[in-house]
Amino acid sequence: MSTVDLYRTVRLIRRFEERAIEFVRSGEIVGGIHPYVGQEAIAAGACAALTSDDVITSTHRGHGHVLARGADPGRLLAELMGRETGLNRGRGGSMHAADFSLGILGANAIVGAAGSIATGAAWAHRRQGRDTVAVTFFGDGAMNEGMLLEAFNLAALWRIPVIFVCENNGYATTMPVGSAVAGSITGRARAFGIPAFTIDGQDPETVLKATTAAVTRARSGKGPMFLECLTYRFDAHHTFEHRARLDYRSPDEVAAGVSRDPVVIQGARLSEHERAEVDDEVEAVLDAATEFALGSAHPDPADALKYLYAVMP
Ligand SMILES: Cc1ncc(C[n+]2csc(CCOP(=O)(O)OP(=O)(O)O)c2C)c(N)n1
Repeated sequence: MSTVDLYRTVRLIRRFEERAIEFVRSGEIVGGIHPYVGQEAIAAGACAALTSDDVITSTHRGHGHVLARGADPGRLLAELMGRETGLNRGRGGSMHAADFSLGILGANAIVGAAGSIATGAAWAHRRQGRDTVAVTFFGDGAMNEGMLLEAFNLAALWRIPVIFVCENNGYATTMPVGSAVAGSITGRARAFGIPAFTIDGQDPETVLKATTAAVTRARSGKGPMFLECLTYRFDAHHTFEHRARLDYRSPDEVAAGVSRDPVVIQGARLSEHERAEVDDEVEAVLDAATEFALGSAHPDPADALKYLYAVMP
């Protein structure tokens, strides 16, 4: 993927999130969101390493992954607004966006759960003789979930083509990683024999390079890899955090974190003219997405029980 394309993705995610936060404040998005602002380089870089046959799973902070994988911003915004035209007919909302046609097997509100789903999907594909890999994104908090460790075990044992991408933003809600995770994050993956590396999660090119190496290795049958991406969440854990007036990060820490902005880092690789062109393009895409979402109907309350169960074709 080109320098410009990577910039387009981080910029799209950033501006999508900023608009979504505005829609939470205006009441169009009910229930709030977990903003991905600051972590864009990870979704952009990792998804750029994939082919259209590969699959991803995501978390409660999933908009960036879904957009980087190519989901339509209008349909994602409509999903956040609970509209019938949303990716999942407005039933999933912010934390459960999925689009199987793009290999997005779902965002997931249960911390750590999506790691098992990605591992299972990659295993199923391997058994079908398919040449695909799965990437699963999760936070540092998920490192304390047993089911993720179970996924590491089987992935390593059976050489399953899954790439574990840990977005270490320093906190699980308000809990600093150092107060919750014993040992080291990569050390846990290494204990299962999984090669594990800590990389700069603020630079999309670094993430792309590392994920490309992991994907190549997994596709060749050598099994999983683990990437700990060091990042920083610029905004709140959740948009309702402001109401609770939580105060767990010092101004100095926030300033240091925000000074390494993935949009600025990737943008600096473009000329001013190129940057302005992409920025305008992204704004136009998001204007159209906004118009589409706001103009879409809400589901009929009479349909509330529809789509509760999967129906086999
Ligand atoms: C199994 C489970 N436990 C607790 C929660 C409540 N919860 C939601 S997000 C979150 C913090 C997750 O932190 P982390 O994995 O580091 O991801 P981040 O929010 O930093 O992106 C918690 C504890 C949950 N959704 N699922």
